[in-house]
Amino acid sequence: GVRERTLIAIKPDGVQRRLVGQIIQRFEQRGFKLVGLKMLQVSDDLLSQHYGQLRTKPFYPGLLQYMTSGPVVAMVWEGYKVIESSRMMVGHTNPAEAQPGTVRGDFSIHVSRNVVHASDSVEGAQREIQLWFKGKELLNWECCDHASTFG
Ligand code: DAT
Ligand code: MG
Repeated sequence: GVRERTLIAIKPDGVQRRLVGQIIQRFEQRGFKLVGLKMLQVSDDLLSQHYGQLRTKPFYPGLLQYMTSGPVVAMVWEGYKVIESSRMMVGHTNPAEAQPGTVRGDFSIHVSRNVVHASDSVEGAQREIQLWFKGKELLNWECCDHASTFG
């Protein structure tokens, strides 16, 4: 629906490479609404819940090390089909297979440093948003050109 929400997180390599502005710009430009934003040092506890389904993978220890190597910028974006659209905007998990024009296809080369996270389903997005954000950290707002905001 139009009120769909997804978790987008700029991973430590994205922050360190000064890509935060460019990544946010893509979501703003597309027309999605920013309803939550924070910078945080992610805890092992949060990560093990976030990536719980991957804990038996050989790359899991490296993934935890990477994701805790510096601050992450976590965001919740809202809009029509935002989950599916943002997966397309982010591109293939493996940057080597990501299309040019996608975040991963434009800014990264290797799966172990793929710049950004995006929720992959309605259930996943709900679970991840609850894990990363408190209810009070998500704000409802209307655009200044919305009739109900005219004084
Ligand atoms: P995505 O982030 O596209 O949703 P995923 O959920 O399958 O992909 O995996 C989560 C993250 O784990 C991914 O962004 C990077 C890392 N990862 C996945 N497969 C990997 C691999 N084969 N080698 C190293 N890291 C990998
Ligand atoms: Mg995933």
